[in-house]
Amino acid sequence: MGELPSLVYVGLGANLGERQAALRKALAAIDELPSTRVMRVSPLYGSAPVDAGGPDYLNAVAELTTTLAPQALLSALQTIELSAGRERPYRNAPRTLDLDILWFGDRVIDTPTLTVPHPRMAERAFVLRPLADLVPERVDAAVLQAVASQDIHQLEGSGWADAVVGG
Ligand code: PH2
Ligand code: MG
Ligand code: MG
Repeated sequence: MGELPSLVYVGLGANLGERQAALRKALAAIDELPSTRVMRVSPLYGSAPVDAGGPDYLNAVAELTTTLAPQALLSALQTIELSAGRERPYRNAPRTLDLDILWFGDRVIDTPTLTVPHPRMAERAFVLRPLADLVPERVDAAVLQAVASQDIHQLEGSGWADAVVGG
């Protein structure tokens, strides 16, 4: 087990059910994981599905600190997805909750179950925009510009999750 906390960025998405409630509940559940705190949450975005069908998504990014190992965090996030009723009938199917590890400190991870940095994040405005809200210095302007045509809009400021993560 690692002892030093890592700074981790997690992408949150939902396009089925009570979407905003599911994202808030997920943030509260992450904040309750062992030795894990949600430090900051991005504004809330609405976005059209990318490489997928179904209703529009709600998306956001959370900044955490954790001493969990990457695989342990992944398992915990998958448990939270399941408790939100997540089903996986086919790839990129509409979902009640999706929690993706984007960055885990500066680690590069390539295992059958986990790839970090997230392999498709650079193609996705619904990841890059909220990530750039949190850490503008870490999101390349040209990469952001390349996804500028994607259909995404901010719905709420960064206070939308204050009640669950406690600031
Ligand atoms: N997630 C996907 C595929 N497409 N599109 C949007 N707008 N938001 C998502 O979270 C999303 C998606 C696969 O996880
Ligand atoms: Mg995803
Ligand atoms: Mg996922």
